[in-house]
Formats: sequence, C-alpha cells, structure tokens
Amino acid sequence: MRKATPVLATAFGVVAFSFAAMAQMVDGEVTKVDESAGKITVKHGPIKKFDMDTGMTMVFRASDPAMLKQVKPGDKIKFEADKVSGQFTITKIEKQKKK
Ligand SMILES: [Cu+2]
Repeated sequence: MRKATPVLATAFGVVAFSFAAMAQMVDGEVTKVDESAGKITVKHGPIKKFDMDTGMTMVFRASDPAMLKQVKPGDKIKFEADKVSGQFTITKIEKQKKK
C-alpha cells in the first residue's frame, strides 16, 4: 500500500488544482464573434479581479484566435480572463454543457 501513496498524492493534487482553476472561471454568454479582429463580445457575470461587481456585456480579445472557432453567438460559456497589455483578454474558454 505504501507504494501507492505518491501516486494518490499526485492525483489529489491534480484534482485540487482543477477545482481551484474552475472556481476562477466566469459564466458568460457569447453575443458576437469577430474572428478577423480576434475579438469576442461576452455578456458576463461579476468578475471580482477586474472590479466588475455586476454583470455586463463587453468585448474581449482572444489570446488564441483558435478559441473563436469553438464558439458562436448564443453559446453559454465559462471563461478565464486577464488584462494583457491593458486589454481584457480571454485566456481560456469552455462551452457550458447543456442541461
Ligand atoms: Cu466586464
């Protein structure tokens, strides 16, 4: 049983890390995708780290243009955003599963 311990500890670490990452993701809905400009408009919920205490609709840059091919207007998403060179930038995007 002792041999299994490091493996379990690693697995637990990965799971704990994933939960922490998920907690930072913001709910949103895509309202517009502008692939040529590399931008996406999202109606999003509060984002504490940007002092956005209420939801709003705003334009984000996409850190990777390939992200914009994964979503379309009307899609419910979860995303992570950062301020990169003074611009609000989506660094990670996931489609929400339909329930
Ligand atoms: Cu905002």
